[in-house]
Amino acid sequence: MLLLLLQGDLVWFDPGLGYVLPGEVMEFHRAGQVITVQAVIGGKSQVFTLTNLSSVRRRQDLGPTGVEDMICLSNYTKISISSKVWSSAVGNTYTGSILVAVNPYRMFDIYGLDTVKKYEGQILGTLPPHIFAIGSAAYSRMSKDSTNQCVVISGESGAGKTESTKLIMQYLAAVNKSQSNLITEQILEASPLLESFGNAKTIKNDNSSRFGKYLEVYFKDGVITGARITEYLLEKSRIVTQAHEERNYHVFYELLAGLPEESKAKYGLTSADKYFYLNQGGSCQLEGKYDGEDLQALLSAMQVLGFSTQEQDTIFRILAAVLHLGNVYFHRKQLRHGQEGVEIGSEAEIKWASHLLQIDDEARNERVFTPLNIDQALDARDAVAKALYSSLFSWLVRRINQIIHKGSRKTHISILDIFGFEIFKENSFEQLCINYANEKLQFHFNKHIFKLEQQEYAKEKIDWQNIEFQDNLPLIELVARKPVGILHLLDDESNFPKATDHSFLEKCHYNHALNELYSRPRMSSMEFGIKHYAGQVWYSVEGFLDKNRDTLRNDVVELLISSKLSMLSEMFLDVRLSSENKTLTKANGRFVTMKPRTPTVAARFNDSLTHLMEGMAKCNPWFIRCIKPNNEKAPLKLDMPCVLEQLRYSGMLETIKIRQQGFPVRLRFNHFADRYRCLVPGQVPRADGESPRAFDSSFLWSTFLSDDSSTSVNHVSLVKVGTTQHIHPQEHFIKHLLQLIAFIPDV
Ligand code: AOV
Ligand code: MG
Repeated sequence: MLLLLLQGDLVWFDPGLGYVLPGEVMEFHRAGQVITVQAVIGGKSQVFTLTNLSSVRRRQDLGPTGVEDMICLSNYTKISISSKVWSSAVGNTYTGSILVAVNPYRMFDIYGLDTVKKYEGQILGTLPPHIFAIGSAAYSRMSKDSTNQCVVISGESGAGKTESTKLIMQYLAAVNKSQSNLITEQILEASPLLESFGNAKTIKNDNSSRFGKYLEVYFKDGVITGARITEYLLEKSRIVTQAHEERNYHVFYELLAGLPEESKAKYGLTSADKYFYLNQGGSCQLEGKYDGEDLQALLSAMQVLGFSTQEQDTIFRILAAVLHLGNVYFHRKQLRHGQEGVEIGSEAEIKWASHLLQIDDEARNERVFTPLNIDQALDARDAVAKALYSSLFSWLVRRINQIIHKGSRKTHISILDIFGFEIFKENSFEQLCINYANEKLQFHFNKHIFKLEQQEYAKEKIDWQNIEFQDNLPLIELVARKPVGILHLLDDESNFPKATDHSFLEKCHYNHALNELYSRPRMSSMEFGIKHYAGQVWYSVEGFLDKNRDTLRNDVVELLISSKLSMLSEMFLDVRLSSENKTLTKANGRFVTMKPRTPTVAARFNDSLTHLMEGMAKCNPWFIRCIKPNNEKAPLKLDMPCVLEQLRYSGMLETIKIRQQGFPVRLRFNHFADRYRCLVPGQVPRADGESPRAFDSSFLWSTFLSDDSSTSVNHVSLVKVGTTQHIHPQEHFIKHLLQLIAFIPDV
């Protein structure tokens, strides 16, 4: 069909890049079918001359702010979605109760108290999309139904999950009835504190969360009474190594930039670039981050949370000891009987570390640092540093929970902020765990949006054409299904002393070579590939076994337990306890203590994820899908292929389809009848005790349809089955309905 266009017409077109862009017609030669189109790319205006018009389509003018609710789009093609995202670089958009939030990479003044007030108590969809609308909806639902709510935030690394989490928390704190509540302030302060210790610069995100966080905020009568934080798998390797252009955890740099000289002298510290554990990434500075000022913020957070001076001192001692350890080096040394050993070449650093940790440095010399070769000596050193830092992190979370986890816990709103999906040049065990966690989250989303939804339609016998979605269960099974899922193979190998990374890889190849989601490398390199929902990742297996075993020599644990710092000693008593992990098993009718398999990192992580998912399944979910606008961390720049890819793999296209064609608004029959009977002429409010069935809803709807002048509701398609009324959101029906609900008092 020939296209007839005029100057100024809005179009979609493919400039030869394989994806469409929005543009405006400048010239159109009908005879030759040649068109000149102007488009804005990366903030710059560009002109394209096209002779192949097959990709050119007319574009609807959606106005300067696009559409607010994607289910209102007249067709749900890729083009429609891209138009939305393009025009909402600084905004959010709903897909039902799913908020799509595009990270603008620039702070706007739209999160103040005035905005909180504006969204407070409003029904979702009546105001423009905003993260506070989700906070408000979750809070209202919890208050109204006394049910637990869960805000599930997903998106790849740098998409804005952590910022969104903080904004939701900020909203909940602001609507909280007693404003001067100390506990609320303490919960708010826990976030920056944990960010200092658990976030770091990566090439994907300058403030990347290197641990997962599940925050449950408890309420009683609408007031926050306490909270609990659960942490997931802090990335340990970062404490001792960083890739190029990355940094160690923020807190180290903050400490060195912000401590006064005399305090630094007390801990034997100089500047960040002098420490091997801090300078491997090339630069210790991070543009736009003021580490010195952030230390002050950290200290005040500790104060609000009630950390004692002694606790604070022990924290700094541990951090400083880690840095000293990192600068310890070794010489090769010939031992008696021709054996090779190592000798510590940096006595001063060892002295500092043992002084700071208050351990006996005589014992330390022979017991800890006498491995066979230099590599093993360095590994032993790194293992101690990792154990010190990660135990400190766990201690911090426990301590914060001691402070904030109290009071009445009637209902809660939980917020999940994990480490986002990531693909680096080199991907290791940490990336496998992170990406697997994201798969589990995607599975949770799919289950709610597609599986449970369509099961409900089937149960209610609705005439329904199934909507296909990318089910990632096969991938989850590849990684975690018993007994040969990759993590189980890893566990088996980790418990087998003679196993190596290579033997683990061989087992993976042997068991999964035929799985289409699994790839073997073309060369004989030590890696395997997995096709994740968000892209193919190659994992290099070197170090997998050690990272998964994560064992610390018993003599080191005992040495740290012997510290005169009670906090440190207790931390490692905990380590000893969890490594023992004795279990009671019934054998021949009697209970016996079994020497269990050592709990590996993967096994513990998998268990904690299962536990998390079980907990979330009991809450009413609200989804926030964060979208990264570009890969350069650039403000207000939308890179279309980057955005479209995220919408595609996260299943948003299918989500819009099911929300548009499906029945996302569901009311209990009683509720429905009670609410709308007063709209029907001649109906009177139900008397107490009268059965709601006495009120005929189909009659209500026929009245509705004929009485368009009073309600302006039309195109209603309603399926009356079972106890639930399924309402089809045609046109702007839902909006009208919501407005009606807003005006109709409860009868
Ligand atoms: P993430 O949590 O999703 O990544 P963040 O929440 O840390 O991503 O966001 C990354 C950066 O984007 C922030 O440091 C801000 O500079 C910017 N940003 C995000 N959301 C907003 C917003 N609403 N307004 C302004 N700027 C924003 V990761 O933790 O790496 O998966 O693991
Ligand atoms: Mg984050």
